[in-house]
Amino acid sequence: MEGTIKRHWEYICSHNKENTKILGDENVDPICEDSENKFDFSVMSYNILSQNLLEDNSHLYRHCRRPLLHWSFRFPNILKEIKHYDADVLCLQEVQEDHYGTEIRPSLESLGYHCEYKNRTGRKPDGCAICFKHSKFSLLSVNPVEFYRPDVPLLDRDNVGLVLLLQPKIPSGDSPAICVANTHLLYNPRRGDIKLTQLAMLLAEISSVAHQKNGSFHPIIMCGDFNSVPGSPLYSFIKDGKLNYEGLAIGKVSGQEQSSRGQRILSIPIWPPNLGISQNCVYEVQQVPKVEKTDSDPTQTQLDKTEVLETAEKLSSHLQHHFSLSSVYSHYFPDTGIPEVTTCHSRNAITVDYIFYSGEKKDVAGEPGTEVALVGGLKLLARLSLLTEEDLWTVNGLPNENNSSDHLPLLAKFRLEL
Ligand code: KL2
Repeated sequence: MEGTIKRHWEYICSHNKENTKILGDENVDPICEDSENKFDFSVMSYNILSQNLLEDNSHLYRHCRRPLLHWSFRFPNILKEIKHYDADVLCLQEVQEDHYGTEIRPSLESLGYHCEYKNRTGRKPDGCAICFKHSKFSLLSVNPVEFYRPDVPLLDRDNVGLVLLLQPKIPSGDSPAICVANTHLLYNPRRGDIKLTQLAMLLAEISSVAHQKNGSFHPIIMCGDFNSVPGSPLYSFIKDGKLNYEGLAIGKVSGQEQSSRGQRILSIPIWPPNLGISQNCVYEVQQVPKVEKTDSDPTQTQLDKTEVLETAEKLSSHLQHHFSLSSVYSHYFPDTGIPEVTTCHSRNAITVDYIFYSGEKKDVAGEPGTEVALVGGLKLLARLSLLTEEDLWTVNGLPNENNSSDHLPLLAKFRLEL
């Protein structure tokens, strides 16, 4: 028997905006502030390792005893884990389509979840699922995102995202909806150009789904396996809302590993205009140029305008998004500075999975050009602690007898103040 490894809940209270204090790590839920008008819910993000990808990349799992790698052994463990943590929202990656239909969806439905699924494009046998408790939410909209675009040569990969708009079920009155996004970005460590564009496409979809009539945004949860490490340019772009990518090598975007290839510099802009997504990561409205009937040649005027626009675009190596997103995890253990890991196999032990959320608004006064949209704020109440690589090797790495994916599930408890 390999030992089990214990993870504990860290309860967090953010009384002031700068500091997030960890209150305690016991299984007691201290009450941060007693608030009557609140909606509390929990979120899990979990890459469950599809059997197909396990078999395609079997060299990564040579440290595992064979029987532990069979789906028939792994699935009951994964289900037990999901059942144990009992999260209100599940964002799952590497969900294999046949297993989803025959086992995953039926099992989760019997646990009280409603399930939505988006398969990868091409003939890829896996995809992303978002499942939520019937008792906690009703479904307002389902928005799958395909990152494959036949009209954009850059976007030749089959990754996908899924964005749901969920209505909290509360006994009294009104609550804003919550926008939940899930994705599994491209793995290839050398293709940061594709990863950034996939992220921009997901952000554009989130913008359009979370957008409210009054111009503000619903609270946002963005989960998934981003195949990028903390502090990398892609990660920093999510957290900071801006990125100057001038001179950045495509192989350096995700920080996964040092690679001698993939050192081409990102082009400016990264993606072509026909993708229809601006440098601010929102869908561009198709503007039909007005032809004014004047004495001057209208065709000439139009051409001039187009040239000016193109020049401006060429000069800008700045990406932006307008959400103020925080990460549930801080990626290092405060006492030791040792990195947390979310995935561990024979070649790598790193963080690539995240739960981001729209938190309290940052004070951006005095920083021109970094307007933050009015996004509904969520308060982070607690997170399930992660582990170090060393911790995981004491139980033979991942997957092992009890943990049946090469990723750990991430878990957070949030509060929506009404
Ligand atoms: O890193 V992952 O595992 O988020 O856990 O995402 C990809 C990799 C997943 C989907 O493409 O399959 C794994 N070397 C190592 N892992 C790979 C490779 C590879 N060449 N290709 C795919 N994956």
